[in-house]
Amino acid sequence: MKNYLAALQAKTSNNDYEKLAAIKNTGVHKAVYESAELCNPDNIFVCSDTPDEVAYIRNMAIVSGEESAALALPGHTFHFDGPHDQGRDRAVTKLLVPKGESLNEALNQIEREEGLTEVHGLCKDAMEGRTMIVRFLTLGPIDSEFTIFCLECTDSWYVAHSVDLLYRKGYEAFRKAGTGTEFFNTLHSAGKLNDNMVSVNHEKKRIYIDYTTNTVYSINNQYAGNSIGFKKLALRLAIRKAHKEGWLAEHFMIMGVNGPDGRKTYIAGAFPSACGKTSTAMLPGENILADDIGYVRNIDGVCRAVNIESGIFGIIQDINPKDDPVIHEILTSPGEIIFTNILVKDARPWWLGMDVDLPETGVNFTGEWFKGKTDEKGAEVPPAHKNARYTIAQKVLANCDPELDNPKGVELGGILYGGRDYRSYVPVQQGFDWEHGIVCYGAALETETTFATIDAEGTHEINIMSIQDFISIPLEKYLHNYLQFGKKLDKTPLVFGVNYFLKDLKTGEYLNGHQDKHVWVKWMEMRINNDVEAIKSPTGWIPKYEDLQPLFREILDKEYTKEDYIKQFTIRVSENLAKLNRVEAFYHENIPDLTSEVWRVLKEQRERLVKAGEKNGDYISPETLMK
Ligand code: SPV
Ligand code: MN
Repeated sequence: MKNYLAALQAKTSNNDYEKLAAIKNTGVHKAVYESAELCNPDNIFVCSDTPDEVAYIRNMAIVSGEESAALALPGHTFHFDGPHDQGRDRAVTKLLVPKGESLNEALNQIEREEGLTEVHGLCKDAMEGRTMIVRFLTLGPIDSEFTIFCLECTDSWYVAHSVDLLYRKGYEAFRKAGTGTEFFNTLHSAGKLNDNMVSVNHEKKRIYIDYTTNTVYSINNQYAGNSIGFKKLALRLAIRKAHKEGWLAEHFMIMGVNGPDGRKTYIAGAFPSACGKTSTAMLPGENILADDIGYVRNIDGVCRAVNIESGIFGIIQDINPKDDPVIHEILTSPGEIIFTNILVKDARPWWLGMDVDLPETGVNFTGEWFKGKTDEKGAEVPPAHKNARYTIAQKVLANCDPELDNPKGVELGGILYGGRDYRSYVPVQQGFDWEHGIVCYGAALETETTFATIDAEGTHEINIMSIQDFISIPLEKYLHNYLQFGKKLDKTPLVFGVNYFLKDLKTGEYLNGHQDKHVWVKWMEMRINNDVEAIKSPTGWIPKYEDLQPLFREILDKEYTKEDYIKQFTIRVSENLAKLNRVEAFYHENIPDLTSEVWRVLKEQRERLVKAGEKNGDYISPETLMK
């Protein structure tokens, strides 16, 4: 085998070479060598995670112009992505699938050889004139059953800086690990940049995931969801590994809910982007363990989970002191924060929904901005992008859960799924059992798509467990394994469905306030601990008015009327049946080999709805169900 380490000596300074040589894993040497050989950087900077190096990376992000520190509060910087790189890009994100293998039609794939040729071509000499930054990190706590080692090579100081805030440092772990330790490898290049340090070749943006070598290639982009290999890109690799080994890699927030007498119950939740995931994890008085991705394992019969990240890349729109006090406080205090795609004016960041009047001019992701500015298609440019974000380390949050780095993770008492559903599901309900909850709330998750993916706002779609875009194995297999996972646990988490977006069918008004989710979370915590009973409805167990009313008073200081309760928890039979029809049509079209258990659960749900409708009409009040 080629001596990659020796070959790297020619490309690195002594100091950087020593850092690589201290790692015994020859796979690392090979990966770094191949990335450098392909992209041809002027030099290589190896980060061994010392405070000096970390500070250097942050400083270089500013010196290079990828970030600017022209904000009033110390520690704050901002970065802009190009106008065509403001969200995850589904169309150009593909799994490289070897000839003869195939995943479902619904998953974006390209034949491996063809994809490799294309992406290698685009990466060729992409780092000329630039530095390749090499970073090591781990997904999940170090020294844990959950740990996955990761290597990143990028030419973006902003990306390398973001990695620092979002992930656990891994150089030491790599140094101590054996020669053959498996790791995920990512190669990113922002490609050609313009004067504003923004990738210009957006038509040549490609994000390809090669699961045969656990490698991610990402070129001609900067948006963190596209450029940082460890968000949804390595998630695709993790899903394959998880399903091979009998665990789950999920698009989960995880929160610690504080119950009476110091009791704490952990609940995980999957939501498509911009459907309330972070704001649920961040509810005041509770603790946040994870906001985006969790790994879940059966450890001695118990369902345990970790946050694979240690920072937050969160949506900033609508963060205001009233609705999100915890995060608002952080964003307006000194401390290390990267703002992206906000409006900058008077050395301050501004965003949509911050509950103050925005300035009429400033600088944003399109350059100089003024009210009324239009883009090349004639559409008005908003002051800040809807998908503008903030990046912070999680430990700066006062409500960060103390178990964040527990190598054993936390025990999950419940799992919840929620989408943007205006018409059918009640605000909160509990599945009859694991299978019912997983199928009817998770696998049947349907949502109005939002702005976090490019060009997809405002259409209805099925988004299985809010992870469909990232599933990298046949969908039938994914669902089958998920169901099996629960069956093997001695203590199965309760499964809930939530819907923060239910509307009055006549007036079109939302039936719930932004904060009501806190009451649902507290109710779930009580259900998990057998504190309250529930009403059996055709679609799941729903809360009793008597249990919600005191929660509304205690938590939100709000008088919850019976009338509101009935409106929110009335079972809408025909809307639920219509949803079932859409879900089944999707499965017929996309998952021909779907496990029969899913069909059974859906059939039973339909039968319950039809029967209840025949008996009680199309809209069934919870009071009727109690009789
Ligand atoms: C999401 O959009 O689901 C995110 C942000 O968590 S990212 O996937 O990184 O774009
Ligand atoms: Mn996400």
